Amino acid sequence: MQGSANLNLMIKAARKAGRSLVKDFREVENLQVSSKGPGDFVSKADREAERIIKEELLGGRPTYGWLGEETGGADGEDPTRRWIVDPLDGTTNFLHGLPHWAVSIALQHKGEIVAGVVYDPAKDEMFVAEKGAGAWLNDMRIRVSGRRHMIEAIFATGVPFGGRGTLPATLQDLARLMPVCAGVRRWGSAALDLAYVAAGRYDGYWERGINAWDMAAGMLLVREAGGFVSAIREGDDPLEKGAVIVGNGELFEGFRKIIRGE
Ligand code: LIP
Repeated sequence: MQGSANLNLMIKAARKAGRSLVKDFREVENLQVSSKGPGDFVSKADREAERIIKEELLGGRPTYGWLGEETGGADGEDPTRRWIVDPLDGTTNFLHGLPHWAVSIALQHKGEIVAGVVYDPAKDEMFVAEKGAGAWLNDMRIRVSGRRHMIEAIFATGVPFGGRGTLPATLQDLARLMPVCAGVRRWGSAALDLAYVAAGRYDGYWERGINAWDMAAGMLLVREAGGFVSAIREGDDPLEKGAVIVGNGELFEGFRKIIRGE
């Protein structure tokens, strides 16, 4: 794919942060057996990855704004553009030595996501998309699945943990959806869940209570791969409300009706 200069900068930043995270991930696998556990070490790895990404992106585009999971938001001189970054999406997987986590970087222009990168360093899978230019995985064009029957479809979600308030709603969703589909997966990285829908691996995904940095890049991947994206509640902006549903064009309406309880 012939990406723009911005997309190339995002890919470079994601790879650089990915290298640092992979190095730390090997260490985390050793720390599982220690009594203190790898918690502090992982927080440091996460912050270091965001530092690397910020240095690359703001070094290359000093006037853009910033929203990062670790360092929060900052307006730039250019009020129309900002980076939205999750340096480590799937932190709990990382912490437990599970190789399913990603770097997520999006560029927003006038409120719209125009470029997105989701990079899975453990599998060296680089998912990228630019508005109007399609979605790609390691230089291969990707498309959402063509599956048409709910009973054959696999969906992904995130199940809230540690007593988070959206748990009852998600359990109700599961009770309605699971009897009519081929399965639901909960792999612990929203960015990768979205990238997998874009690549046709999952047929749809929904989640409540997530942040803009978890979903911004992945939402563009799904759109550019020919999929549908909306908020769970009619009329909401998913990025603002933190509740998103996506799917292939064949199944999206039916799937959304089930999740909305209609
Ligand atoms: C996590 C997600 C996960 C979701 C959690 C959380 P983090 O992001 O990607 O799938 O269920 O609510 O937001 O904290 O690892 O960047």
